[in-house]
Amino acid sequence: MKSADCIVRHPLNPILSAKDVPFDADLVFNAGVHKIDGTYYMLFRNDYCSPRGSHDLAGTNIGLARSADGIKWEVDPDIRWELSDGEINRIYDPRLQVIDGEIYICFAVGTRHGIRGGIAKTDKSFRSFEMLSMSAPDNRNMVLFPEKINGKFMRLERPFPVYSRGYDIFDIWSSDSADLLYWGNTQLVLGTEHVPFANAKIGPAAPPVKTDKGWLTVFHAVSAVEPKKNGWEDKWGKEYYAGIMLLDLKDPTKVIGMYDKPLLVPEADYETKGGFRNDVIFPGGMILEDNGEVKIYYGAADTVECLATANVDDLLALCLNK
Ligand code: BMA
Repeated sequence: MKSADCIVRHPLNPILSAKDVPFDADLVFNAGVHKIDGTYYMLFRNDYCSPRGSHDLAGTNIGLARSADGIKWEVDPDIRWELSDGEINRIYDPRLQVIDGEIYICFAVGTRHGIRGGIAKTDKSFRSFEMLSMSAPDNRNMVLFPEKINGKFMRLERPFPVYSRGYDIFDIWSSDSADLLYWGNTQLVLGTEHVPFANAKIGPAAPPVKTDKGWLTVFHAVSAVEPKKNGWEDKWGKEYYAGIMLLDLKDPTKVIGMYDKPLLVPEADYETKGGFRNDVIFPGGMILEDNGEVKIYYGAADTVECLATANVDDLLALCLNK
């Protein structure tokens, strides 16, 4: 398998890594990115070790970086979001969205009683956040659509049904809400069996972007492979790719197109070598620029943050099989 021809990895990759962070940081990855009033904001996951540079993971926080061009980033030394209260042990894998001028974050919330999908609100200072809702366990990889659809907020999500689907076979679902607090009308959007390059779980990746053909959205797709030493752990037996699909503008529970091959396959050294878990591509941000360029931000090897670009028409053509 190889990445789609229309996708270009940025020559400055990785665009953010631990060396760019002015506080304890070791694995800087799986970021959410959004452009707000001309400035790019990135909330990144930081898994830090003690001591720094060792392989002894000590905790996770979420940091903020700002950029004028979406390529060169400056980390804010004062922002380190952490949440632990005895029940909650951490928040991670943030995704950023702006709806009606308000800034929202979805993240995975690790708790003593399971993993929950959290939705929180912040403001342009990013000094603090307010948790609005947390799903029942187990659920994560939530992404919000950028506007209300048929009068409701909508999200994509990835529940973990442990009894019915077999080991690690999870799918992409959607829910809607009148107020971002109470979610329902849950529907299946895409099953792993429809993704030829996944033999295990799939999940929403970056929040969808609107095009005249539909909601364009990336997802991650996982294949189980023979476990081997492929990173810090003794054994790691999965590969993560990025896929791309198009959802109906009026009814985003309907997939109207999907590229039947992966959009991004781990190929570059920073995706395949020297990381915590090699062969992982995990997108969390996607920006459609006015000139038709699509920026896709992704965590590579659970270790660094990267950027790949493509033209929106090429991505739509892949989804629509043209
Ligand atoms: C998933 C999540 C991601 C991570 C990926 C690969 O289950 O934990 O945060 O990037 O595994 O390790």
